[in-house]
Amino acid sequence: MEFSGLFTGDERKRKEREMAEAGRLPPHQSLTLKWPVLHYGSVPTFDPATWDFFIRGAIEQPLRLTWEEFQRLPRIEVTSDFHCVTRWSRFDNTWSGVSFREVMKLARPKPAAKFVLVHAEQGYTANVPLVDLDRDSVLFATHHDGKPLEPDHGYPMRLIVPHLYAWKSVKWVRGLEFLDRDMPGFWEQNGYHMYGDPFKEQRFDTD
Ligand SMILES: Nc1nc2c(c(=O)[nH]1)N[C@H]1C(S)=C(S)[C@@H](COP(=O)(O)O)O[C@H]1N2
Ligand SMILES: [Mo]
Repeated sequence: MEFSGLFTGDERKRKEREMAEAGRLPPHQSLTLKWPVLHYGSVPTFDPATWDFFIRGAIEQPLRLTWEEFQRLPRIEVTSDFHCVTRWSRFDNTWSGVSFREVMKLARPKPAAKFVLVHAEQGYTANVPLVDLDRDSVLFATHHDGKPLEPDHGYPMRLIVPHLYAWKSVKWVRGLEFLDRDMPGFWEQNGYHMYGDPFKEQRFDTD
């Protein structure tokens, strides 16, 4: 009989070792089996009648989608890992929602568009290079592990960019601004790295 694993602490350690061996645990991160909540400011309320999603900047035609229009877009499901700069990682999250590429088809960025400033409720922003959003793994998620997002995890919808630190995975997302040059978002203006690769430990602008 195997006694290790009877206790959640052992289970956590075992999984952490497994992820490290598989090359999925970025340096100086530890695995969490829970799902911490982390954000600046308060949890916004959602009203489907007034919610909208804007797309502007270096694109062919600025546009605005209602909640109903956004929900009519084709959906995908993606399983990915999630790494917060405060050193916890959560593995094998199943997200479902609308792929970034689906929204990009509507946005039609101009050739000059190389960066995106992602906008959320209450003025939160995060900058991501367009090539990093234009990937199969990036989506606007409405569901996590089969259930609608909880309000404090981004309900009704959040961006998921699994290969960058989680501050780029903008909760309560409300719009995209396409740019020809990189512009710092909220945390980037406060000393965080402009790109944020967890495997290169790009935590702060000095890394
Ligand atoms: N709108 C918004 N999105 C946000 C944040 C925030 O403050 N506001 N914090 C980010 C940070 S730092 C992290 S680690 C993740 C945490 O997501 P979670 O609370 O669902 O774990 O959300 C990111 N998205
Ligand atoms: Mo974070």
